[in-house]
Amino acid sequence: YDEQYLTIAQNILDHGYYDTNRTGVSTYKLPHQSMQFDLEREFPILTTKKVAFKTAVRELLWIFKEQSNDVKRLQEQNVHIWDEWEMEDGTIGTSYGWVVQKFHQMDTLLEQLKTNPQDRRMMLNLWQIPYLDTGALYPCCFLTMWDVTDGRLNCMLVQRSGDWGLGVPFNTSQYAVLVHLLAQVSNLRPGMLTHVINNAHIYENQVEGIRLQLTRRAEAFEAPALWINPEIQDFYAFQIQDIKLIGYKSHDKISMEVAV
Ligand code: THF
Repeated sequence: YDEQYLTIAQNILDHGYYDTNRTGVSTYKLPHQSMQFDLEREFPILTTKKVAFKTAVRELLWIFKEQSNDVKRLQEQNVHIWDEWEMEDGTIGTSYGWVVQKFHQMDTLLEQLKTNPQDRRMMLNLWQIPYLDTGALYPCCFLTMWDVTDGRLNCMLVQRSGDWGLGVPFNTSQYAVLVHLLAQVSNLRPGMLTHVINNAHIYENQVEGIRLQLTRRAEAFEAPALWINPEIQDFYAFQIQDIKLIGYKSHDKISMEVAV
């Protein structure tokens, strides 16, 4: 993962366009970046900096298993990555988990995988126009499309806007976990994960951190393995302790600010 991620990071720094945006913190940006992983060969997580894997998986379960918009459910688990977007009622409104729940998207996908894996309409689509403005923010990773080929579960993840320093490393690893979880409960093997980012950007206050990470490029570690409790056959039964990395060796964490 480090190689694909850092190649794009270097490209954004070398050839990116400098522009302003909604947050007030300017970025260097490139359109249409993509990365692809064979999940049978590699679990994609950065090793050139430490990624908060447990936090990322807790957020994933909050969205797709709990289908919750309640920020307190994350805070109870000591996850504070949504604190900045918490609305008056303690939720993120009609975003993410709320939309998954509203349209029974996860139930539908699980049913499709079970009964008709050659269905070409398998997707989770969080971009529901009537509910965008009542959410705390528009979803960044808003679409996944699923495919079963040769007994393998493949996923294309589409992200409209990708914060290269903070969001993207979380998102790649999270959706890789989601592929593994859905493959296990659908009696499939994990396949390809293709991660497409429409607007890939580095905030100007993250440039220093990314440059530090680039100095570690030649010292990346071997990717860890993902362990999933093999006894769980019901997607809604997965708990955080059922999902672990084995042998995750990484360089130190790099602190970066999040633009709101
Ligand atoms: N807004 C911006 N500007 N970037 C994003 O990545 C982003 N998100 C979510 C919503 N809006 C966004 C919030 N997700 C971290 C990670 C994910 C976030 C927000 C913050 C973060 O601070 N990560 C740190 C530490 C994590 C920890 O240890 O708890 C890190 O180093 O990874 C896109 O999903």
